[in-house]
Amino acid sequence: RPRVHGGQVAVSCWFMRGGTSRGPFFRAADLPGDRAARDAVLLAAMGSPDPRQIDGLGGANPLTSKAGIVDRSTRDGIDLEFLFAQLQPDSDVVDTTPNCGNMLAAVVPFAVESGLLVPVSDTTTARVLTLNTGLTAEITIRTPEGEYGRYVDYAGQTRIDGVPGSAAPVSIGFLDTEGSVCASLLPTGHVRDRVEPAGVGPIDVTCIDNGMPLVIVEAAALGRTGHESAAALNGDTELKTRLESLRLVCGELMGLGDVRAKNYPKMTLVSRAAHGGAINTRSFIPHVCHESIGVLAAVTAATACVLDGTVAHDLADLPGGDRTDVALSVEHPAGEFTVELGLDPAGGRRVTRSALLRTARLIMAGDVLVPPHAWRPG
Ligand code: NQM
Repeated sequence: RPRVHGGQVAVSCWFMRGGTSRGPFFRAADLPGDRAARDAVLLAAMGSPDPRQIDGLGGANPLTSKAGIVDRSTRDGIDLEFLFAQLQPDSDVVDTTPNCGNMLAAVVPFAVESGLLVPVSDTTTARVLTLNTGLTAEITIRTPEGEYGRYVDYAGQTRIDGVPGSAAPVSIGFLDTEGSVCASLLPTGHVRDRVEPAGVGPIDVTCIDNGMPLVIVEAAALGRTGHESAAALNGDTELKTRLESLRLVCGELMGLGDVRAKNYPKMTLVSRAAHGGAINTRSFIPHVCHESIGVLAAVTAATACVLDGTVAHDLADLPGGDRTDVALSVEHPAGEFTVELGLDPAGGRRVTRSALLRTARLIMAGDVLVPPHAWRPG
């Protein structure tokens, strides 16, 4: 039997910011287990489909139309399992195929807030498995002792571009990100492909997936500088039309089939960095230009920078020498995103691990109320 509040169904919900994204988090046991029944609750909670999401928690943008579902894990070496759900304001599709590294940043704080994880020392480290693609991340947050026991400390000095102010760091390390949604890191088998979509003409792309499937293309090849604001690019319908025909062709080449209704691959315009970073990016997710860049999109873009022959490599400003660790600053519309990459000295420039910092915050805890017709037990 569902819990009710008046004539509606009450579902326990923690509304969280994770990195530069935001959305409701749920414990798996609080949602219906059946996929269609679960999706109906998520759609009602977010207010989709509706471009304004006026009847729900969604923020009328893909970055604020995300939800997280978390459970304890019984698998060896894994503490928590996280299923990320991407909703879109104006569609009724709930996509759990790709990862979201920004929402991932809120998983361990959420687990402590909701009682799934009990902190025992000043920092809490958990291994999180994403059920979306099977990727694991080791995540550390601060959990100091307070007057009433240990709590998640959100206050701190870490700044991430795209979020005002500063907050406590959430450190994330990834080990196995290659070929998350695609079959491999370079799903076309090449570091670079020349494609010729209708209305675009011949153009070089790098199709790559080190946690997020991306199509990387030089901004100048599409007649843009790559330094335009996100708002200007969002208003550039001619560019968006060309990017979509390029995306459809590359989706097939990447083995993803017809990607018309899919949220990936993300289209990433690259150009030379202008503020001392390694590369400059404008990331389309896939139809709206990201205000900054996604976490695994940044990891994948940085990976492309270190691989000889990619479209990004030619434009990247990389530290010299034969290093096994590099920190690359990926510039984006709101600033930059630093990604640390571990390189295998024996495997050319193969990226073996990545690490980065995010912040997160619990914004609201309580019940989200969904109309009774949206709740089907299952
Ligand atoms: O790439 C947006 C975001 C993301 C995804 C998107 C992300 C990632 O910024 O890991 O974080 O690509 O739709 O939340």
